[in-house]
Amino acid sequence: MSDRAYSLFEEQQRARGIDLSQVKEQLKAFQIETPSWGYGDSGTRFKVFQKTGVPRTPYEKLDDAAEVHRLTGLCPSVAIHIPWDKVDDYGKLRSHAESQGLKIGAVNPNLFQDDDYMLGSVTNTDPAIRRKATDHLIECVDIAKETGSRDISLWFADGTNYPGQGDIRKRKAWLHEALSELYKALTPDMRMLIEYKFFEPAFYHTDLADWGMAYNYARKLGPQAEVLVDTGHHAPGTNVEHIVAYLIDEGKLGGFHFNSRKYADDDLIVGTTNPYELFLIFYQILSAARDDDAAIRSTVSNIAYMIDQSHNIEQKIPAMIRSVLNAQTQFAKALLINHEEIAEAQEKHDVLGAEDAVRRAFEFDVTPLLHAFREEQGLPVNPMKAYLSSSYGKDILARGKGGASW
Ligand code: LRH
Ligand code: MN
Ligand code: MN
Repeated sequence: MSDRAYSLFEEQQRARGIDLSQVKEQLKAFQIETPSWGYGDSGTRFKVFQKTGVPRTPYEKLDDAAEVHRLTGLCPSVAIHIPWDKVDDYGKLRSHAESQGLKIGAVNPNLFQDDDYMLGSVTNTDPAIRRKATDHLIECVDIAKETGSRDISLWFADGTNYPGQGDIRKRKAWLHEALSELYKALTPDMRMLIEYKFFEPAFYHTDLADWGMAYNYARKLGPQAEVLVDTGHHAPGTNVEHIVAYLIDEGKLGGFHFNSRKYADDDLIVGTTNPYELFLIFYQILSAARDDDAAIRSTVSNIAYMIDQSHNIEQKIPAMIRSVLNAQTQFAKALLINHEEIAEAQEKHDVLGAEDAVRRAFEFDVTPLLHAFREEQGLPVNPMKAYLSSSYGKDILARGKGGASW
């Protein structure tokens, strides 16, 4: 990208009241956590296609994540899922991450792959199974202490397939009981993020089906409990950005799992099917970041942006690079929104003017900005191209087939 393209872009933005030096400062602060499970063979109920060169161990997953971070500068932390990333020594896993400029991020307990949990984990009628599930949640706090992680990220597959299969209200109470026990085990600087999903694997009722339920548990538990919005976990047509604005305003938005869904899965690359939705999510966040209320600003600055995708037909590393670049592109576009212009249009009851002010930012091509920004950061201008022309993808083929999987 030529300097001329950037200069023209800068001039164009200055004329509409956008200062690119401030935009670049905000781009510098934007970080996205990648999931360890996105590097292994995983995803889908139907067939997991085995790829050559996928990591064989949690250590190798971190190696791949470090490569994504080296090329994009965007991903300094990696979420882990237990027991998928079970190791004997979490201190060693942490050192391995740190030696490559990474941190271990959110710890995700897994309560959906043990046969005992077929009819529920923390909502099972059997107290011994509930105990086992709650113990696992608490084990994850101990792991987080060792890995230096702040967040315990919770998703429950609990639900039923048929009316009458379970006592919905009893299950609600058991879920609360387990969450309360976990809450008590947190250290003061830890958070628990409560994720919701209205479908799958249960198809009649899901115990934590939507943001309202997650919010209600978080509110009852206390300030260290917040809601996690997985963008793929909503019914088609849901206004996700409204949920985002609402939760920020209540001080309860803890983080995101980014991905895309067209129908009913949530592992597709973020920003591929609905980039405007992602842009509008960032619009709400950046609008809240300008609030006079320091508590709102603090909620915004603590949002954990994470990818949650398990690529099945794609090559894992390029898919992850594409994902974080897509998120960065939409974030950059949202940084071009002129909030004063929107406020003026709202004041004048100018419906189309307000919509135009939002949309116009989305319509800019931010390539000159992102290229200039990456150049200044000492990063490859085109991280995907840099990866494809590097030897990393070829070198890892030596790992062979049959790497880590779900
Ligand atoms: C469930 C989910 C949850 C799990 C992850 C693997 O669909 O989004 O976050 O932990 O996928
Ligand atoms: Mn998720
Ligand atoms: Mn999901």
